[in-house]
Amino acid sequence: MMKIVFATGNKDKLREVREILSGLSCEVISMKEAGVDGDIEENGTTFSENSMIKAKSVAELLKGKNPELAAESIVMADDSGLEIDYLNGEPGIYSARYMGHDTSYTEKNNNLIGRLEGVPDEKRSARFVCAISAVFPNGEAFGTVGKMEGRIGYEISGSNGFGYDPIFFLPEYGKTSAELSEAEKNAISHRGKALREMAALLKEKL
Ligand code: ITT
Repeated sequence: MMKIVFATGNKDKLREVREILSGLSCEVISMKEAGVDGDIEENGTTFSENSMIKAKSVAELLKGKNPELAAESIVMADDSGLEIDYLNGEPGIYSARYMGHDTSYTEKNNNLIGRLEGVPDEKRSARFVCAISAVFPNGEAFGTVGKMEGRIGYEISGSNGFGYDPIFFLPEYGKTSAELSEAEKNAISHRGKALREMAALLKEKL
């Protein structure tokens, strides 16, 4: 059975990924559990490029550290973020780095709400985007992308999820993605969509 080594240092992402991929009969191993660490420079210009950079870099590192595991693993990575139309797509691929890595999400979220002060509902449109890349032991690689549309709320609300979830309002639910249960979020999220499409591709390949 193939294993999946997931190239992320973000524990919240990993929790969602494990839940979404639980139907796939593949063990999901974190990068840390696989003994790989190190900062990967995400110097691409799109979510897809950056997720492929992460997956390929970690696949290379894994080959050096643990060739046996590398030979039986698909290395997968997620690059994701929030695009706000009124801010010309900001923070976009810089979502994790926005206002600095050490700034709390309460501050980041309040800052974004502040930048949209006085902006009416119809101009508050935004989306979460998630690009998933997978690299096989033979070097074959491919990617999927998922999106979730919504708008920026007027206040922080909810404590589920992570990151920008408390300001991401879903009009059809009347709540933010931080007020959805994990299962509800995964069923409609950018990450859920991209990973389910990836899982379908993997089923064809395995
Ligand atoms: P890795 O690169 O190690 O995977 P990271 O957190 O740095 O971890 P990204 O560069 O892909 O990952 O940045 C993603 C950021 O986008 C994340 O830190 C959040 O701020 C935001 N984000 C992505 N998906 C989200 C979600 O489902 N809910 C809330 N915020 C999300």
